[in-house]
Amino acid sequence: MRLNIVSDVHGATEAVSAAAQDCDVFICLGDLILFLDYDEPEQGIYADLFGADYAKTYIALRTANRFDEAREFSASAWHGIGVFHQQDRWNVLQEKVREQYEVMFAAMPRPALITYGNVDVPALWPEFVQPEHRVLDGEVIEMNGQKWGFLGGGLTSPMRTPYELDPAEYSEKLFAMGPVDILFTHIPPLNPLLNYDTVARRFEIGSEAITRYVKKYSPKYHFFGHVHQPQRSRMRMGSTECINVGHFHGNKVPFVIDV
Ligand SMILES: [Mn+2]
Repeated sequence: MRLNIVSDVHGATEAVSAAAQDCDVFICLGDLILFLDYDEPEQGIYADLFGADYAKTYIALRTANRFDEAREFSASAWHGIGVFHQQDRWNVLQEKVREQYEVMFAAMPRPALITYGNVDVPALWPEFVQPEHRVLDGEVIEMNGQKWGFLGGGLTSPMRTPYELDPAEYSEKLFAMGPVDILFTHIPPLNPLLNYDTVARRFEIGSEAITRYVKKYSPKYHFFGHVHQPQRSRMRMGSTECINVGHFHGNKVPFVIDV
């Protein structure tokens, strides 16, 4: 059974519409929204709202791990466009996210199995998912005589992305799935080589619970995304092949594998 798997689509709608070629099952591991584009700062919601120069400065602050300054900078950017209250900001952002989701879900291959990334707003998905889009989060399905488990979202972080779970809650949802043959998540296991982003030059979030889960249940495969330019994109843990399927926004091609 041939799988085409993508993750971290971040607005690459045209490419994603062609990403299901020749596969039996198409899978998307989340991060559909393009909030900031580190390669093309004029793209994305932030630049849409405040302009490319603001986006460049904001990216520079975050890249330097100066998150408090980045937040202050954003607050002044919001003031600059006359939006002062947290709730009003969120309303403006949600409308921008809706605009992106509308185009994204229209382009998303059908059928597809999809889970959430940390840069997603699950509450808005019901407005946009198509009938053949199966959204899975903390759920196990039977496929090809195997058990496939899906868990979406990220973990609480200083980046404050929209879908972050408390590590204890994440762990609970993960272990509640029980043993599976293939595990699909947005984030990687906790492992320095899998978590380090060589371009951003920082450790992205990895899950200690996933590492424990993999050791306990030894799924044949664990597929994930989240780290855009990892030090290592795959690694064997025990008998489990852990694979970062790649940064679709950057590569524009799906990860292809026969399982
Ligand atoms: Mn991402």
